[in-house]
Amino acid sequence: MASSLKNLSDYNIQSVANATDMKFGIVVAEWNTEVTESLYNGTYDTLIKHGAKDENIIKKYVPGTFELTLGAQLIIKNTDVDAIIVLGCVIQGETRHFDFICQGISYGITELNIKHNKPIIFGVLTTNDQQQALDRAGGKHGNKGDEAAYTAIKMVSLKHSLTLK
Ligand code: DLZ
Repeated sequence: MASSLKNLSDYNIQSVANATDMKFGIVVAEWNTEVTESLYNGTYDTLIKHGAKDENIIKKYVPGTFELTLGAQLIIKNTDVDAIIVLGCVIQGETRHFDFICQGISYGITELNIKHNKPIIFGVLTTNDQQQALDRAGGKHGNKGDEAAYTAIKMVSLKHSLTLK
């Protein structure tokens, strides 16, 4: 099954617009920091690769994945970014915390997208163990940060294409 998994860093570069005039907020969870910093590096490098300027990328930390929703909302309310990318890593443990955190963040981010009419991209890994997370944070399955970055650019482009009309 794992062999059919899409590599998270594979995408059609031509399908992604130039991001020179776009502004991004990136919220990074401090839990599982080895993983989330790798996600950040992938996200940042991919935004830069598509022309985003360093001064147009804001990076903020929150304690854990559960706090990513409020972190994103605070950036929306206090800055003029075009899109926000939230980066976290929730690893399955012995208790039900995994379910509650995953449920909270997925509902929270979905609601923010709709409420603020702004792309908020879900760069959160939800894995059974740390190795699965590392495999998807610059390891053998690519980097979910790359996926989050190009998705953000695509959604900003979509919004621009509709609001210009
Ligand atoms: C408490 C907790 C646990 C057990 N596991 C994780 C995790 O795997 N990944 C993560 O990002 N955060 C975890 N947290 C912290 C919660 O996200 C949150 O920060 C706390 O419950 C405080 O609200």
